Amino acid sequence: MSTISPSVKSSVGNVAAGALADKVQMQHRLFGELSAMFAREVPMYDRALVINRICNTLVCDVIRKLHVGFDVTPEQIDRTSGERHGAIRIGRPDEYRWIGRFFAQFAMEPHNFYDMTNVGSKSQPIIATAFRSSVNPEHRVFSSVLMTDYFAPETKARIEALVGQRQVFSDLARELIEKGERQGGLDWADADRLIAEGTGRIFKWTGKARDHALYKELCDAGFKIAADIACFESHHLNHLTPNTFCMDLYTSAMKFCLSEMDEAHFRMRATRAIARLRTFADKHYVRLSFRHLSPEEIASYGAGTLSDSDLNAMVDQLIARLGQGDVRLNTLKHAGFKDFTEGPSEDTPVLLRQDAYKALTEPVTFTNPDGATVETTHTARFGEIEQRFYATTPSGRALYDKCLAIADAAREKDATLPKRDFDAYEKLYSAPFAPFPKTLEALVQQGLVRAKYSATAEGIRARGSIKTTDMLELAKLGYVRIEGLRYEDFLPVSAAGIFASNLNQYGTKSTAATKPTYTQAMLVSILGRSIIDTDTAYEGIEAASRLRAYEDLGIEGQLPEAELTALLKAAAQCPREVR
Ligand code: OOG
Ligand code: NI
Repeated sequence: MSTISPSVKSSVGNVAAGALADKVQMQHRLFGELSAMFAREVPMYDRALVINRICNTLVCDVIRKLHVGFDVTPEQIDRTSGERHGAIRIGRPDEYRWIGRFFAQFAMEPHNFYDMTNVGSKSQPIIATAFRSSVNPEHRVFSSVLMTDYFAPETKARIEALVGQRQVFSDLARELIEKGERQGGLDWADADRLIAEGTGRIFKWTGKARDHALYKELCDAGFKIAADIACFESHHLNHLTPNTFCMDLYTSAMKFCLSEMDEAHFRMRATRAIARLRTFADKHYVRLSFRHLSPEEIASYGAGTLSDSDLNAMVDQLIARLGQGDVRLNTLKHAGFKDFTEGPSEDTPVLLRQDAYKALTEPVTFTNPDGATVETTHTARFGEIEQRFYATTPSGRALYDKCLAIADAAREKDATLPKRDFDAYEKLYSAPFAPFPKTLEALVQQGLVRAKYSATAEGIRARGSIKTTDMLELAKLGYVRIEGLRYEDFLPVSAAGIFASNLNQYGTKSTAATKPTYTQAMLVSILGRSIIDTDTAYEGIEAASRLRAYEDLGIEGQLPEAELTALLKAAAQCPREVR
């Protein structure tokens, strides 16, 4: 059913081309509105954003001291902190195809295939992709679809019957999407209507659900994820994740504001997080965290210092600010914060680190098939935070997976260690990541992460006299600038951990006679659009930047034939907008 009045609906006509809204601008507006919607729905999210802003502002103060010339306005901090990723879970293939068409209107295309049915004991009956822009993405939505044939035929039939009754996309939403597809975009009036369908219907939490008996049965049988999807009325956001410039500072601040950590302990943790930043926050970190700044601008900063007394004064100020009433979270109903951060150790700048406050228990009204209502609760929506680092090469990813398996096993052996002795826990967790170098140059040198290369003005002046094509050597000579590529995607193992922890259930074993196998081709046919493989895209961006740098330096002719051929082939996979 449409949530917008018929008079608005009847105005879905055609507009002259040229008046179309920019799709990336539409995307920013959509996520701004989704964030405002989620803040109204979840007070903890709203307050956590304030705490994130306080911490990010402090990090900017630190960077200002360390890099003379760095500056960022409060407005820019808000913009940079406006990056979000959401997670939605969808019940039917036809709904999933509409979601793909919806996001396409915002220039967000499916990236990567995530098979969550195949991650060991944390497996879930779900396959997924993430919608995002191909170039410089600021927003993403991890979108799962329930595979009902994972279940025994009787359960499958009941889930399908229930999920078959709903219509999440109103007639107006469908008309707007079709119009956008016909016209190649929407004007701002229509764009705003489509965004309003998103916040007013498609992604909105209604607190209403159907068929409590089936809900309970599914939960009791260990199929919580199916219950979370099938019994609700919309593709409500499970979480909407902002980014932090310093994970350890943010998580400590949250625990302090939740009264899980006393002031003395918080002082110690905040001081350590900032002291670490002092060595960690080099120019590459600045580029990674503040993408509105050009590499040239960052290169021009002078070296500064942050004294211990400056640092202590910052922590004093932070404690005073976090003591104010607007961020005391202990007055809100909550289930506490996770004990440790997922992903690489705090000193290993690859992929992404994620943490969260645990899923909230929220009131739900069920309507049963006989019309009777049941007032109860549902626990699923939680408060994630993330920090993004460098994209890995396949060998970097393989090394990461190996290190992570060892670190996870060590953690699981002594599950209460993070709570008992956080220092000891951090040492235990970071030791397996020792094979990873900790700086961009060393990571690039060992072929573990992706980078972008560009010729410097000095390099261009040296045209004709350059004798090497070795990028690291060229960088040492000052002829080439290296920039780490930021990881813009998700990690299936981390995602599986997130499902497990917020469903409070480890995984769901298939109850079908034989566990089905799911493929990317199946998801492509559900979506009706191709899925971009991001390993190939990162490799393409790197190769294209290399070729351009060689050309600018006039040394492409020095490349061995085979290397040039390989580079040209890889560069052909670079997203079009970057080339
Ligand atoms: C999605 C889990 C994946 C992440 O950050 O890895 C995800 C979900 O809980 O529905 O959001
Ligand atoms: Ni997430």
